[in-house]
Amino acid sequence: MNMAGKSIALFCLFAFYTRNAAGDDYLRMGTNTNTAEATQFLREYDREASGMCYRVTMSQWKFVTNITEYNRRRMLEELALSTKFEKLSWRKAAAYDASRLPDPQGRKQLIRIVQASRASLSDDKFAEIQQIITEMKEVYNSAKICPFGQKPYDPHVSRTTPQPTESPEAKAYQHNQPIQNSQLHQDITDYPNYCDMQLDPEISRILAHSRIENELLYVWKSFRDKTGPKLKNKFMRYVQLANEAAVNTGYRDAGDQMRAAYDDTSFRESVEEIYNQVAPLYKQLFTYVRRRLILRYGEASVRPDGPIPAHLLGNMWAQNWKSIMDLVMPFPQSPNLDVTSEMLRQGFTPLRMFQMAEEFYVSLGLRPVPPEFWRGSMLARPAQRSVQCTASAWDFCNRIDYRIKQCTEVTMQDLISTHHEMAHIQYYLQYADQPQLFRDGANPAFHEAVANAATLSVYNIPHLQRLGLYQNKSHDPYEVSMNFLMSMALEKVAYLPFAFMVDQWRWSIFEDGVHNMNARWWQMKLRYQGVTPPIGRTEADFDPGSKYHIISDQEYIKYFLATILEFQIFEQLCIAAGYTGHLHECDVYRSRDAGRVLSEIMQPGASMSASDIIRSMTRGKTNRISPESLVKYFRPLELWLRVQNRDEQVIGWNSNFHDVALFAPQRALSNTNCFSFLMLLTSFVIVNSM
Ligand code: X8Z
Ligand code: ZN
Repeated sequence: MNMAGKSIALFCLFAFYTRNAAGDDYLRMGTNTNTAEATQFLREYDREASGMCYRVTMSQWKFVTNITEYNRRRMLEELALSTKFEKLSWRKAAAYDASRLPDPQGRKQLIRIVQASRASLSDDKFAEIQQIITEMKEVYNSAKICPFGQKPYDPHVSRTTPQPTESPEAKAYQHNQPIQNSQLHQDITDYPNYCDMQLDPEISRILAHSRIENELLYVWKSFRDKTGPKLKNKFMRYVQLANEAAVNTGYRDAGDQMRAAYDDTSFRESVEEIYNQVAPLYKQLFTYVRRRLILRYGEASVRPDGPIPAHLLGNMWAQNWKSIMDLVMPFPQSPNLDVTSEMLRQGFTPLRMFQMAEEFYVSLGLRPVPPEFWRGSMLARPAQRSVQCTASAWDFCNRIDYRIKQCTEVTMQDLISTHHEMAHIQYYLQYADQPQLFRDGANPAFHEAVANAATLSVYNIPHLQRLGLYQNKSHDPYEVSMNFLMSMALEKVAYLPFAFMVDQWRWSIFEDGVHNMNARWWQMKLRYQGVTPPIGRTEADFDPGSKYHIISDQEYIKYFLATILEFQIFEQLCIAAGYTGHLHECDVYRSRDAGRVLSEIMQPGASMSASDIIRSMTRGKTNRISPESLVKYFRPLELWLRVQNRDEQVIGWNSNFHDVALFAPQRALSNTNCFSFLMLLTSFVIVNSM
């Protein structure tokens, strides 16, 4: 055993379980009760952690805004130093008996150092789990597939010459016939120069825009072939190590450790209750969308009372359906709210879009961004260097430097995104005076929820009218509203069951082990989302590996909660602004009272519990995340959907043996034993209708 392992073993001998903020006993901590020493440690930690955070963040910024081998190496060096710092700090913090510290804020800080870390692992295993996560990300990021319907690259033929279309997929594609599973197994990875389609943007674009079923199926399956099988074994080892770290720290398993961030002893029940409250709305949307998909693809592809095949919903994971708006628009003769052409006509630039976003928050009485923001940010794609373009907001932990990285284009989507990223910056500015450990959301859902709540006030008809970007001259306002609400529902309501099931699956793997991982993934997709794989899956596949957040060790339930919480926050802003109309038409622009509510949510950062913040935000009405506001927002659409679905036999979906056979383990299916068969049916076949 190495030295670190020894000191942990020694520490564990004297360890006992402390109470975390939620009052349950499980976090394992030490026996040191010297308050003065602990206070001194936290003071030093704050200074060193801020410095460390600055250096790491700067090295990451330099890398993602200028991707070179040198910058990558510099970033890895800084990350290695911060890993050492994390281990050292964890050991020091875990030696204290946090429960006996008289200062609740100090207690909370000590718990935050220990709670989420995996530093309880031996040095070797700590390094191993980090290495595995890095490797999984590399496999994922390097996944490339060949274009559909064309023969793989022939070096003797010029790239610009059209390729002969002779492959089996190509033939099927030309005649729009179903592709056989065996045809899809064709391995064409030997043509690396040609097979260079990545998830973002090429594959995602096909899933969003193609309406050719075979093409959708091809990219859906090919991306999974290039990720899952290579990731499965690594993921299994990751589960083992993550669980070991969690148990060392005093948790039952790694899922238990992830959930601890929410300070809620009945967290799983609370989340499930929220899901049950939004499921009826989801099923109305689902049923209407299924009918429209049948009109496009026919009953041979989509059963009228069944689940929907996952490749038809416009997204690799069927998590966001906004790309199929053209198929499901309630009133195609009325417009879909999009002000892109007006923005172009008025000569918008990326800089002007960010200035508008800043002005939105200043109009609420919040803070302007500092000059360093304008000097340091990357607001458009630079011409001469390679960069990572995903939009993000950065806090350099020195209370001076805040930046946004966004390859902004003049589109309405990017205008919403500028407001979203600026809200993150506003959050950073609001909690800047907190200690480093509290410069974060009240729980992991808060940052996204606040950013999205603000954008609900931007992406809406009255606000875009106020900005002079939208005028409804000749269309029925009800029809325009329903189109708008449908596009929002495809983004927010359709997303909820997915955002809910991802961590249900992950927690079940941490808790019950790594058997039948793929079947359990699809079982949950079917149960909560009502989607099936479009083609048979086995345990040689590892479809959860097609989702980045799974293999990159990022918790996901925060996105579910953030989607619920954003509407709850938004409604409180609207109430503060004195607004009394339909929630989806509320604009809080220029309301200082709304700004005050927002500021009271953001300023405490993580120093205050989420329940206290929600209690204060709702003026004592509740201290829990509640889906009431989301349901209220979509109420006019829900009424419309109920009318559209009035003749449907099934609101929701019934799944049958064929659906389950697509993913259930062969062993279970071929078992003729009547009891096993019944068990299989009850565990997999789901009636999810109402
Ligand atoms: O991961 C993200 C963002 C970063 S916070 C790119 N999102 C989730 C996802 O892509 O699955 C945003 C929506 C949900
Ligand atoms: Zn965000």
